[in-house]
Order: sequence, then C-alpha cells, then structure tokens
Amino acid sequence: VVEANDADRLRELIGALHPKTGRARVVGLTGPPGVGKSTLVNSLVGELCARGRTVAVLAVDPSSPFTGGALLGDRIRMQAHSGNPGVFIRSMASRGRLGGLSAVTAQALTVVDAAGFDDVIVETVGVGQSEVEIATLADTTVVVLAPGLGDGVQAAKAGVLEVADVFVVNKADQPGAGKTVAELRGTLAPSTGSAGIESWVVPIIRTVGVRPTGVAELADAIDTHERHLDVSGDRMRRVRARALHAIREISLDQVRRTIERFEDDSDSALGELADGVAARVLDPYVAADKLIEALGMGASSER
Ligand SMILES: Nc1nc2c(ncn2[C@@H]2O[C@H](COP(=O)(O)OP(=O)(O)O)[C@@H](O)[C@H]2O)c(=O)[nH]1
Ligand SMILES: [Mg+2]
Repeated sequence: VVEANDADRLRELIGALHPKTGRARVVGLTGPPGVGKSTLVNSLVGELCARGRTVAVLAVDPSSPFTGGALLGDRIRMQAHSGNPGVFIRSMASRGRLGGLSAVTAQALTVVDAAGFDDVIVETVGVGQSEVEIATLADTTVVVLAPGLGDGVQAAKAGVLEVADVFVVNKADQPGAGKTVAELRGTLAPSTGSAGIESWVVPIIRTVGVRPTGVAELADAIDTHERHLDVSGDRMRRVRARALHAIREISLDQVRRTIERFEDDSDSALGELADGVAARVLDPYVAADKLIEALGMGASSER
C-alpha cells in the first residue's frame, strides 16, 4: 500500500499501525554517491544480526522515479542476507510521490516499526534536503564520507555537518583517509565547544565497508548514541519534532491536493476568483486569502 501510494488506504494503514510503533531504533545513513553506503549497510546488517537483532533496510533514492540500475546493484549486493528471516530489505524510489522522500520514508518506517524490527536502517543519497529530512526521521544519523572525493568535506559543511550524530570515513584502505578524518575533525572542533555533561561529541569512525573493518565500532557508536538520547532527554525532543514534521507534511499535502481538485472544476470558487483577478477586480493575494477561507479545510469536508 505504501508503494502503491493510495492516499485513502494509506490513511487507514497508518491509523492502524501508528499505535504499534515507537519501538524500532531508526538509523539514517547518508552521504554522497559512491562513498560506499550500500556496502557499509550490508556489513552493518551482518554485524547487527550477529548481535541478535532483527534489521530492516530501506534504501531510498530521491532522484529516481523507478527502481533503476543503482538500486538493482544494491539489491544484488544485499542478497547475502536473503533467506534470513530477521532481515528485510526494500529499495524505494520517491520522485513524483505525494509528499516526496520524507513522506514515503515515514510511511515505510511506520510499517517496519510496527512489524517489530529492532533496527531500521534508512540509506539515502545525500543530495540537498534529503539528509536533513532523514535526520528528522532517524534516531541516529550516520554521515558517510570517503577519501578522494575532494569536495567531500565541503559538501558536508553545506548542511550534513549539523545533522551528523556519527561520522564515518569509509574506504579507509584508500590513500587520503587520514586527511579526510583530519579535515572533518577540524570542521567539528568549533561546534563541540560546549562540553556540558550531556553534550554529544560526534565520533569519527574509519571503516572499510568491503572487508569489513570498523563496522563493529560503528555499531558500538550507534549504541552509545542511543544511550545518549535517553540520558540527555534528546530522544523525547526528537520524537516530538518528528511528530510535528509529520503533521505538517500531511497537512501541506492535503491543502495542496484540495486546491488542485478545485482547479479541475470550471465553476469552482477558484474559477470565480481567477475571473476577478483577470478583470483586475481582485489582486492575487486577496484572491488567495479568499480561497483559503473558502476551503473549510479538514479531511471530512473534503470527502
Ligand atoms: N576500496 C574500497 N572500496 C569500497 C569500500 N566500500 C565500498 N567500496 C566500493 O565503492 C563502490 C561504491 O559503493 P556503494 O556501496 O555502491 O556506494 P554508495 O553509492 O554510497 O551506496 C563499490 O564499487 C564498492 O565496492 C571500501 O571500504 N574500500
Ligand atoms: Mg547505495
């Protein structure tokens, strides 16, 4: 249902599942293309399974309208875990969907959380807003970089830095890994100035996704951060921010769809307002105010 994107059935499904959610640990994993996110997720899944946890992986591609080559590659790579009933892997495309990346991811998260998975890993390509959206949905956000990207740390400065709870420098077997770590540390230094008892110092972990090396350390860092969330009270703040975000996204989506529905109707309030604006009787701002008043918003009046 989530993938079919059927608004009415989604409403029912989320309504039924929402009370059963809130138990899964949600780890967002983001970073530029090609740094080895999928490889690392695959290794992390193995590590978490070895620790007795069940794991769901949601690989979200914000650019592709359908499952394309890259995701197909991920599927093949992650087949190592097929046949393990404690592991669920799903690739999702989000372009052109209602509410975009965060809505479809939030819905899928609700389903796997209610299904009882201990851990949910959400892998997204870090482009523009997507990593910030993932940080809203995740308990722990892992930002993955790799040496030799040149602008890797620069890209990190442009938004990723604030959302990272854990940094990973993957491909630590490649030259330049130490330099990337040092650059990251330099960028982090100012923001970790307030060394209060509850302040979180973002760890930088070196990994080799293909071997794998450093993956146990990554799993430990995620554990440590989860404990920090409880000790500091950050978890409640994040849960509430997530709730607020969800309400806002759904409301915006409903307002937009209601207004788009008006547009199809030549005799609608919108049609009359358009006549008024065209005839210079109204200005478009006043017309928009009137339209919003006329909406009498709410899902019940909309049906
Ligand atoms: N040398 C090296 N190559 C890696 C490592 N991790 C992943 N790769 C390779 O990097 C490429 C991109 O990996 P992928 O996981 O698809 O990256 P993603 O786009 O971030 O998901 C693949 O060819 C991997 O085999 C690593 O730790 N070291
Ligand atoms: Mg990938």
